[in-house]
Amino acid sequence: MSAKNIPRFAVVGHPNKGKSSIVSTLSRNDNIAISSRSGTTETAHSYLVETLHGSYALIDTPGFQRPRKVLQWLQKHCNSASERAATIKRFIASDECQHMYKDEVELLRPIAAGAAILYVVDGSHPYGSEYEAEMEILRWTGQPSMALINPIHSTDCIPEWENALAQFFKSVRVFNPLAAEFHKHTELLATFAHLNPQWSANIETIINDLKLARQAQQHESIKVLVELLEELCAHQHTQRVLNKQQAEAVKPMLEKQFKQWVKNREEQASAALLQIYAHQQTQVSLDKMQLPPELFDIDEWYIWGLDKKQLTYAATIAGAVSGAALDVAVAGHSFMLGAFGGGVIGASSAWFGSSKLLEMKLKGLPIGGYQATVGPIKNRNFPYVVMGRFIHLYRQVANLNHANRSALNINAEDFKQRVEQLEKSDQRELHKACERLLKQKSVDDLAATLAPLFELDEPSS
Ligand SMILES: Nc1nc2c(ncn2[C@@H]2O[C@H](COP(=O)(O)OP(=O)(O)OP(=O)(O)O)[C@@H](O)[C@H]2O)c(=O)[nH]1
Ligand SMILES: [Mg+2]
Repeated sequence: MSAKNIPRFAVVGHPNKGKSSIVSTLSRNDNIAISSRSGTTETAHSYLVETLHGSYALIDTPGFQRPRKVLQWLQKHCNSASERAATIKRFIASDECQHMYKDEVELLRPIAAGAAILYVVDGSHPYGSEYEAEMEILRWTGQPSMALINPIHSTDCIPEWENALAQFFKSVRVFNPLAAEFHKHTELLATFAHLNPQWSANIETIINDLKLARQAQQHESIKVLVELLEELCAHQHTQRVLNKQQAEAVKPMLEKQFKQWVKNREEQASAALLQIYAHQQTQVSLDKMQLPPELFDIDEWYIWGLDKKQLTYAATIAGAVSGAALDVAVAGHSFMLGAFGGGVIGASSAWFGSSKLLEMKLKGLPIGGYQATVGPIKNRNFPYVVMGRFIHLYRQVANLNHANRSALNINAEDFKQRVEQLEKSDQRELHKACERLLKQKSVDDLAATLAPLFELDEPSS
């Protein structure tokens, strides 16, 4: 399809009704200026939406400023209905109009050049006759059109808008650019296809491409978590030292470097996620990772869902109650599939505060001196915490419309339920994978094991 024939849609309407927001969300571009200030968009700008096999253009425009005056001008300069489209062209070409009605010239130009019209109104404000001049002007262009009701603050006035708009537009849809889920984007696009029969096949192709691209984004996200988990669970920091005193002296530094590395690595993964979903401006605040507080505190074991019997059982397996009690208790807990959680995620103290998580080992070197090592982290909850945080961010990012410019945060409080919602067999696989990761053993197809956590409950429309 030549560039001239690609489907083109001019998004027009009153100032400050969410025109740029609609363009931003549908074109997945968060660089488009959106603000509560009326008149933010001053010139028309075309955004090309390209998929693997097709493309279409969305044209953001300034809002109507003086529609009644413009309509008067048009009526004065036109004698017959058959000349209306031509009169619009004369309006656009007129120096005087370019000067006096700059915004209307800007918004009408792409329509006169062949774009279809998407007329945007606010479904939370009542309909009023002042909109009629705008709709009348748009009708004069003779271009195919439809109306979009954006429920900015509420849905209260949607019915009255539907009644009014039906007289001017064959098709009227409600679309909320901040909240609409992905399937609503493609459903809306499907209605655009009706505006011009020549565009339908192309738009159908684009919709298919978008759905496939969304699946690909999910796969890419899984890959990011796979690498993050493998690297975080295996990471260690080493330093050569001359003697044990020196080792003690470098320990805080090694721990600090280790923590910094983990933090950076997690930030890197978050950035990769944002990139996959083309969120260039979104800010993410990564709070400190949290793990259960005092692992030595026996009361905490109960919070984790271990009763006395299980503790004793776990302890018996190891044949020791004292020295190995901690590990055994945690192991006992981890036998209880589906019970990881409890206090695991969302516990209050910062996990890096617990020195137990980061032990330093010393190895004598044949050439003399020692090698001091911190990491890898042995705590069995660690992979769950990493996963929980990533999945939490993933779900926000994957569902974030580009018109929504709010910052995201990471907390993994909902992860326990998410894991519990998985099939028992999936939970088991996940658990086995975590155990292997902690031992730095490779996991066959970790991506497939993690995949159920990435399902987004979307209709497969
Ligand atoms: N809550 C909410 N706010 C919205 C929605 N759509 C737009 N807004 C807000 O409304 C304001 C105007 O949005 P824009 O997209 O800039 O509107 P516009 O029609 O392009 O405005 P101009 O360029 O000034 O004509 C912004 O503050 C948006 O965040 C929505 O669906 N829900
Ligand atoms: Mg705008």
